[in-house]
Amino acid sequence: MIVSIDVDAQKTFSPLCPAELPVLEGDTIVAELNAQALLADLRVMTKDAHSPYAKWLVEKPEQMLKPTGLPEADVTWVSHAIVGSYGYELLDGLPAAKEYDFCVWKGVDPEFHPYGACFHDIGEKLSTGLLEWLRAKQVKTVIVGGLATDYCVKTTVLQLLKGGDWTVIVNAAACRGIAPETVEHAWELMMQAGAVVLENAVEIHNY
Ligand code: VGL
Repeated sequence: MIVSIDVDAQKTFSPLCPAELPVLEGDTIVAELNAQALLADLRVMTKDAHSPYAKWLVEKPEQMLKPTGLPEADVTWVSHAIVGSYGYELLDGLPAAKEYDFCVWKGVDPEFHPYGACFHDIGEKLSTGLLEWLRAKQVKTVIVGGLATDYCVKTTVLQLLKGGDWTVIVNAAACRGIAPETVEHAWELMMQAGAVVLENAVEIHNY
């Protein structure tokens, strides 16, 4: 069984939401996500689904504490992916939520801002059910794409590699990241951990 996962392919992480967390070209990944899904039996959607009352929220980007070097629990982020907002929506051209085989709404606890799609908490104790679902489906290969390479894609890929003995393929053409330095480091970490990073869906098809 092959599963394709769209990680946080939401408007909030694209130039459509300049006041949130606009990832450069974040809205250009839709065709590649759809192409990788054609190679899979099942398709999963993950979405950041934050509360407007989250403790880690700040009003303006200038007030954000930069992630580098801080314990994950201390990081603050500008408001993004608030449930029901425009930025919360999936990018245009992706299926409606009901057409996915499994959905993960993440970042739902107002106390924390975790990144990966497999756990609700930073300590990785509270499962979102994704790993159990993949095991129940006897998945052999997971193909991952989405936003952002250096945060939620990276953490999701590392959690998937730790959480099962399936192959984890990352579709580089279906990913965009926040900052070049952290993106480069993220690719290194994912490859060191055993991820197969391929250029696009055509390469994945030929793999
Ligand atoms: C993300 C930063 C903050 C992501 C979410 O989805 O990669 N990045 N929140």
